[in-house]
Amino acid sequence: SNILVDVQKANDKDNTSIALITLNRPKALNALNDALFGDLLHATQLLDKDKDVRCIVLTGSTKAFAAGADISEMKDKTYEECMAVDMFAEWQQISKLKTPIVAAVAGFCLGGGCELAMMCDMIVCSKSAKFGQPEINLGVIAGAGGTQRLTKRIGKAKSMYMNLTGEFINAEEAFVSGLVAKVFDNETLVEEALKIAKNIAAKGALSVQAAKEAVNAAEDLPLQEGLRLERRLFHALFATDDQKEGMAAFLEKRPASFK
Ligand code: CO8
Repeated sequence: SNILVDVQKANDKDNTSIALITLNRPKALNALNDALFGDLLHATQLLDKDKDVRCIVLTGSTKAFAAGADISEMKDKTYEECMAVDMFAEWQQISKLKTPIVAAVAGFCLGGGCELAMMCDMIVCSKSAKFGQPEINLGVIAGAGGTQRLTKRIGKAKSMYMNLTGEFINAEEAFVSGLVAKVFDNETLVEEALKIAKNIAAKGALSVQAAKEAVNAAEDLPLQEGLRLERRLFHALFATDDQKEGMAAFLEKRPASFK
């Protein structure tokens, strides 16, 4: 199987759960081919429909999160073939889910692998992580966000360096550049990512979805439009039981119990 899916209970109190998806093409360093990406999209879309699943963690192996799109599958494609199917357009669907996805990156996170990580809502990594857009070495360029999302996140100088030279950045550089939220030890990466997922799972589902939507919109929208969207989502949350519970719990000095 190209991916492994493990749904776990988020806590002992209710039915909420979190899902761990592991990319599983170890012999090709998790190179992303059509079959793997199809399985990944299918699995995430199913999990997204399950109201109990509150967060997804996506990881690879200790050697590679993913070493890019599968070069052997692409190498003979013609321009017409790429255009006819709008190659890689469908893979962007992963960024359209309601459920937050945390990418937990160890080892190589290159090309389409780095782009896949950036399609997730948050990236955490281990000290072994190496991020890069080495497509330039193959006579092409990044095709799913490596020139766009990366530039918005780490700025033009570093993005241009990575896209023109194909050089990798390590975990520390990725952290100081703002590409990743946290750096963990190699041994504890997945465990720590699952802790983050459980933490998110304990919040109100609707406020988590709203926060995800609003933060992601910041990459697309001009400031005033983004602020307006944020305000409207904020207002809408006053229609939820979770807002009443969250604020009452604070004032009663007890932990909130969200539905
Ligand atoms: N595609 C296909 N096979 C791959 C890929 C890949 N991207 N990366 C590694 N492999 C295979 C190797 O061919 C090798 O197979 P085999 O054992 O059969 O020879 C196996 O994985 C192990 O790899 P190496 O022997 O090369 O392992 P090393 O530890 O020596 O090197 C590297 C690791 C540095 C990661 C090296 O494998 C490498 O440079 N890989 C290619 C990285 C790359 O160029 N990635 C960009 C690909 S293009 C792309 O991603 C376009 C993005 C389009 C959008 C995608 C949307 C999400």
